[in-house]
Amino acid sequence: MADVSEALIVIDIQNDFCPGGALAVAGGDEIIPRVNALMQEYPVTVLTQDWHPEEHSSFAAMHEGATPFSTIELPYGPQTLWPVHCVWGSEGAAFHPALTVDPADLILRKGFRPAIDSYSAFFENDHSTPTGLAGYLRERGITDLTFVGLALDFCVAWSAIDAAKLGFNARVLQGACRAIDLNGSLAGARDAMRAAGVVLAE
Ligand code: VGL
Ligand code: ZN
Repeated sequence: MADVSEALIVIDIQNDFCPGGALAVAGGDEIIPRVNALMQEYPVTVLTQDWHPEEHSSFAAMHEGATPFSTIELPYGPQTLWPVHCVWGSEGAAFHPALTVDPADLILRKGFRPAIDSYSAFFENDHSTPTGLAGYLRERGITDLTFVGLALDFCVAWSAIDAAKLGFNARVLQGACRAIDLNGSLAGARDAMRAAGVVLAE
């Protein structure tokens, strides 16, 4: 059993990130049994849900002539463009049916502002607009965070890096994650996590 100051943060285990989904991560559903078991061990569990309006600026379809997985410059910096995914209220945005959602204390939605994406559970992609999660965890006396979920090289990595920057002890269980791995993004994310002081475990 984890200590009372520890929380499990489960990132984006939604239909669109699992096989058959709009932005499927290879083997995304394979991690679910382990994640369900981990949820029983932590006193606090938070689930995040990627939650976009139909016309979200991270969708390639919103930008004339742009293709999915290309990068553009938005007012807050570079942004990878994605296939339309996790449209709020859609089946793709729902949690995977095998994930046990009931034990979660909090479901945090992110990416709901049309003009800005939010990979991290703590800050939107401008790195300055907070989601409120840090305050929630601090008020509950949480100091240690363990991250699992999808995708390791985007939302899991950005969340863990922000957690470390915010002063939490941050750990990623890589075996309970799967990656998109776009143009070396997985190696880059691992380097960035290590540099930020995130502990990479299996
Ligand atoms: C994610 C790309 C776009 C993720 C979310 O959950 O890693 N990746 N939206
Ligand atoms: Zn998204």
